[in-house]
Amino acid sequence: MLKVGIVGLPNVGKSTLFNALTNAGALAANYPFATIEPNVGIVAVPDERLAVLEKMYDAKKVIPATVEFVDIAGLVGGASKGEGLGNKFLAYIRECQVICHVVRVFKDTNVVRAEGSKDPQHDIGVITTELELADLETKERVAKKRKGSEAAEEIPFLMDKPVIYMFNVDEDELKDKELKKRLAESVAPNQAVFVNAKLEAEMSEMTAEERKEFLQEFGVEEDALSELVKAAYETLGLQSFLTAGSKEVRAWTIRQGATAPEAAGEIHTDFQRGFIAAEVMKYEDLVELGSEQAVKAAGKLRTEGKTYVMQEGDVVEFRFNV
Ligand SMILES: Nc1nc2c(ncn2[C@@H]2O[C@H](COP(=O)(O)OP(=O)(O)O)[C@@H](O)[C@H]2O)c(=O)[nH]1
Ligand SMILES: [Mg+2]
Repeated sequence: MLKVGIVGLPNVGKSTLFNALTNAGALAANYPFATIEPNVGIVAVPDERLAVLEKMYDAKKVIPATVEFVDIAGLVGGASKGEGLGNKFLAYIRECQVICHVVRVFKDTNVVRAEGSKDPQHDIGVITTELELADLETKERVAKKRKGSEAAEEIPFLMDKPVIYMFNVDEDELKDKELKKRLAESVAPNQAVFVNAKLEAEMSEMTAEERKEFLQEFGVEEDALSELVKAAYETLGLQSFLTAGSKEVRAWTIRQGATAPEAAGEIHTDFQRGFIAAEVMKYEDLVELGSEQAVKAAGKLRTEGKTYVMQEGDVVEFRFNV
């Protein structure tokens, strides 16, 4: 499962954002995941296609892809020297595939700035330095341990983790193209996402439809969850495929460039081992023609073999023998 660690200086809006993200993607209560720890949340990856397929197939169940967010507090200037919560955050970050670095742009003088927090560029530097220092420590520790031994274990350096910058801007700044361009350029080639955490938090009771309308008033196309997930998929080179039937409609996450057997393996290792073929339709064809039968009749249901490279939005049924 995609795992995103939310870091940033104190009082930049990490927890506000974490709550908004986990609310926005709240999974149905009977979903087989429970909340693990208060700072960990597993949520549904937003995918409008699932509701369409649910209706078309009259499916009993819908299972979205999931993403895990971890609200990682304690990273402050001097954290590597034991300030803040010490090094507890390191373990959390190591487990994540991608870091979401929340940067304060909003002004609100009622919210005190953390010690050492000044402006976006400065704050980014403080966090980056702490991650670098933590890596140096790891390096030294491993070097000591390795003396005389040949062991060459993989060291998970924090600086190797891809970073998405999430700028927490004021409401009126959401429409400020100049500002956003400048901030995006300051972190390029990394992805930059712009949100107003407070606004996102206010939407907790709203339906997906209401969220969209609400955000459009502020010139925002998509909520923070959609934006962040999209940026994470792009950063990590991921894509989705879909399976659909009357029993269940489901979204799966695979890397871009994955072959059909690899996609099958995402569902079950047996599917990959015993892979025979994949029956593939384009989601767009399915929607345009209205049903699987119609897609078939139009000659647009393809049978693909072992070397087929999966495309975003493929609706697939795998044939295999075990
Ligand atoms: N004005 C304003 N306040 C915010 C925004 N995001 C968070 N806050 C406030 O900033 C304070 C710290 O937020 P919190 O999410 O706890 O920050 P954290 O320390 O990074 O987890 C809280 O009082 C929030 O209500 C924002 O976008 N605008
Ligand atoms: Mg917090």
